[in-house]
Amino acid sequence: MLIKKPADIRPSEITSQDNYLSRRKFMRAAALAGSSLVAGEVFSAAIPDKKRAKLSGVVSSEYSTDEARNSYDDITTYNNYYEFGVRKEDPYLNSQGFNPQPWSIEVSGEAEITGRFALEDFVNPYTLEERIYRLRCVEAWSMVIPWVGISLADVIKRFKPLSSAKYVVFETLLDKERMPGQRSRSLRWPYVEGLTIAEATNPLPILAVGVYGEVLPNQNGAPLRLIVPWKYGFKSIKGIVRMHFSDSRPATSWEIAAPHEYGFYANVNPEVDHPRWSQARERRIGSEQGSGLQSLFSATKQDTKIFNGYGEQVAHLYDGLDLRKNF
Ligand SMILES: Nc1nc2c(c(=O)[nH]1)N[C@H]1C(S)=C(S)[C@@H](COP(=O)(O)O)O[C@H]1N2
Ligand SMILES: [Mo]
Repeated sequence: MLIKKPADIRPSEITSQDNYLSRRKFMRAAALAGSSLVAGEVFSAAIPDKKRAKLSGVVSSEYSTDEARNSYDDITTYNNYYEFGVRKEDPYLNSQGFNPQPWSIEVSGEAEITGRFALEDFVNPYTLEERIYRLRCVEAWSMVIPWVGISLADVIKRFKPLSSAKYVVFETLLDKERMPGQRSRSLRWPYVEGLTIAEATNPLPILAVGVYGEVLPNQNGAPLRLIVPWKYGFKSIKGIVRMHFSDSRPATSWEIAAPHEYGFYANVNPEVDHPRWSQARERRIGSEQGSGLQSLFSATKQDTKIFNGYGEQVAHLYDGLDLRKNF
């Protein structure tokens, strides 16, 4: 009864505010009763209520930071998502009509298990975790964001990559009608990103389906996006429709656009400047509030940390690698 794919759900169920509220109430009741529902089952029930639907069964994570979180408004109105425009407010303004369902993910390449999976089947086997991570954009701003997602390492294990799989490559939906930014040549479409297998199976990366305990808003990459907290934000690809196991390093969108500015590794590093600006410091979004003048001074900036502060968990991945050459 509770586990429904979008095709099984009548429009009346999706749009009725009464149903929406009662379903939310039910989910809370189920959680309180300690029911045998697993997180994924509740997740699929929450999907149709795309306007701020609560996710249930979310567990906390030892990897979360206790730094002050950015507000829901900061996180959902100041975005980079070129498929919906290039200004920070464009993704919020232009993605409201985007319907991220039904959705499926194609798994392909060097793995024992491949095929096309409905979003619900892709996500349901895993526990939803809240991961409060720092996000550092290559443009020298940062936020602290409470994502909800599943461990990428666990997902990868399930598809049993072959020893020939050296990289995991992700692609965003290609659809000029639904993603009007793709009519412009700001980037080569579809957006492509990738990680080495060692990076992808580190415990930190997640595939996010939510933020602040609720279903992911379109502007943040609904219904499924990658989060790699020690790398510049452009690695954290949104709106994923394909996961491909490859024996060779992919050409990624930003590397194709400007190879001297955006490398494949893109590890946050205060000592390796962008050719056009310093990466030594960053502006924490929201911290400038209260004084317009103050934001003009660098005093509101904070030092950027190597690997965005996640060196303890990931520095070993780059032993013997020259981080200046492999930027
Ligand atoms: N498909 C796609 N994914 C993307 C982008 C994009 O333009 N298209 N922008 C990236 C950049 S530059 C950043 S900083 C983060 C921003 O994520 P947020 O808007 O959820 O904070 O998304 C990344 N993922
Ligand atoms: Mo970014």
